[in-house]
Amino acid sequence: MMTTRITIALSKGRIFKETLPLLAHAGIVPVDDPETSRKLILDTNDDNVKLVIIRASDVPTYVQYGAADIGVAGKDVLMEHGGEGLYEPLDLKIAQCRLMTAGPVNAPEPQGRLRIATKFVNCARRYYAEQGQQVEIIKLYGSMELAPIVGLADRIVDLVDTGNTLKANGLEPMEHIADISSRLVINKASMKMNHDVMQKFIDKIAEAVSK
Ligand code: PRT
Ligand code: MG
Repeated sequence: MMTTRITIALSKGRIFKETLPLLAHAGIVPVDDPETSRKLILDTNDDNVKLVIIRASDVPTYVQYGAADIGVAGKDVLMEHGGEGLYEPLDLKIAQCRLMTAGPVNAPEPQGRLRIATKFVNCARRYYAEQGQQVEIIKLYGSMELAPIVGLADRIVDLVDTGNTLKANGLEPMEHIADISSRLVINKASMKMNHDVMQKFIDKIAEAVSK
């Protein structure tokens, strides 16, 4: 289908699963399953198209530096990264959730400066600055829900889908920061150099999204 060699960066799990049908509509079908294969580079039915399977938060970096031409990343990850060197042509409407603040159920308003535990430090800093609220941000890499329980923080900033994870840990969603979905990102130089191939790919994926 394509004559230019193209590398697409994806994370496994929900983004991979939900991107598969969109890629299939563009005629791209991976040969291996990343959930069972240990390969980090997956062949597809198209010799010119490879998939690289990486951590969700690394996708913007691979695409920014041109190690991948195209990527699929959550808006949360893109907001945290900043989007430098990336063209973001399409909302894929997949892996949807909300970025929210959350805290213990029925907790009294904490005195003084709020302590916020999150892996989304840039998003959290920006949000509380916009609110004119002085906070201390504590960077974590996962299991943010634990932080208020053990007294590490007053609140967390995390992704919420059903709310079950918060509830299971005695927390409740508080403020809505942003609606999140996954976006198609393209290396800016690659978009310029291979404009026709990229535009055709974007159009095919856009068609699949709106089906
Ligand atoms: O897991 P890993 O550390 O490797 O990376 P990751 O967590 O960034 O990857 P992954 O695959 O878990 O998430 C990839 C992307 O999916 C995120 O960047 C979001 O854009 C999107 N997404 C959509 C979600 C969720 N929904 C989601 N519910 N990512 C994470 N969650 C987690 C959330 O962090 C919380 O722990 O699920 C829990 C909340 O779910 P509910 O249903 O209990 O509210
Ligand atoms: Mg995860």
